[in-house]
Amino acid sequence: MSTPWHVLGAGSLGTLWATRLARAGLPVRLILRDAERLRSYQAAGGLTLVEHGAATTYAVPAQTAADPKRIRRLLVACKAYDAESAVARLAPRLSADAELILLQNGLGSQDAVATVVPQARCISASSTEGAFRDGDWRVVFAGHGFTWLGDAGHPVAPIWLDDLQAANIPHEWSTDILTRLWRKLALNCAINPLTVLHDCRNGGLEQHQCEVATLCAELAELLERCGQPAAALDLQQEVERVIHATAANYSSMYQDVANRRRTEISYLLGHACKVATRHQLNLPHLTQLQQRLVEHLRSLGLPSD
Ligand code: NAD
Ligand code: KPL
Repeated sequence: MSTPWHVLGAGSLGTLWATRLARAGLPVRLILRDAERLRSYQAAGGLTLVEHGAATTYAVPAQTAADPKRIRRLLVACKAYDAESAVARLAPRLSADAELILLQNGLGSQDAVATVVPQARCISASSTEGAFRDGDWRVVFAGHGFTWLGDAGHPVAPIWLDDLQAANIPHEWSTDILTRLWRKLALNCAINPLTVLHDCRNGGLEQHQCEVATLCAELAELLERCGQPAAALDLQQEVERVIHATAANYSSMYQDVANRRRTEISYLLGHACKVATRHQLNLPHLTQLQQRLVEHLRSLGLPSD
């Protein structure tokens, strides 16, 4: 049997990956938070993927972190703020040649994970696919997209990309994954916080072009300073293009706040501000944006980290 895919986190992206891998006949094991979630999952009978309006249930076997079997391939599909502790719990189960695929948005969590499992190969991913949960153990495939995978320390592509091919998961091996992650982070920093503060869809930012342009200039300065000039290239034009192309959508941060969920601020704007401080770079508008967002989250009684 080929190496099983252990999928940590049965949320939106975890389910999207687990169901497509299982549909292709590949061995998949879900890792759930605790025995109670495992019982709930077993009662539901599997993971349901809703695609083009049609729902299909896949009886993917599940376990908790307490299962004793070794893990060689782990897809980490939790939020950035949960990744380090979730992986630390599984560290004793990882084989000497273990590989982790990190689906987290933003930056910071990938390094935190790599530190707790120094023996494992950590592959980062940046995805434009979109999925959301419309019930327990049910996920809607909302936006077809693409996933770039890469390992900043080791440019050779892993053989299991064939599994992604078989599962029809659109992907590409990237030798500049850090540039992709920084570019996405910059886009998210220029768009997401403003949609929360102005209480608008992405398209609403067309009324705030000056504010967006000022942030893009500071973000480009930051990218240049941290050795990512390619991620800074035409940033403002790209941000304006995304705002226009996704005008009717609510940003992921807007949706988190609207649903009273913790945001990934520390791995997006928080990370950008932290790196700017490390480089002694003064970015007043970005700093002020972070302060405004933190205050706003606190005023709503939501976590601000
Ligand atoms: P989600 O909240 O839907 O799913 C995360 C899951 O991880 C939850 O079910 C949670 O219970 C589980 N989890 C957390 N800690 C765990 C633990 N210790 N053990 C087992 N399970 C645990 O999140 P998501 O939307 O799938 O996002 C995951 C990451 O992917 C985020 O960083 C997000 O920004 C990124 N992303 C999401 C999308 C999307 O469309 N949903 C698109 C691109 C990137
Ligand atoms: O990725 C996004 C998000 O909402 O998180 C976009 C659509 C690019 C807005 O930043």
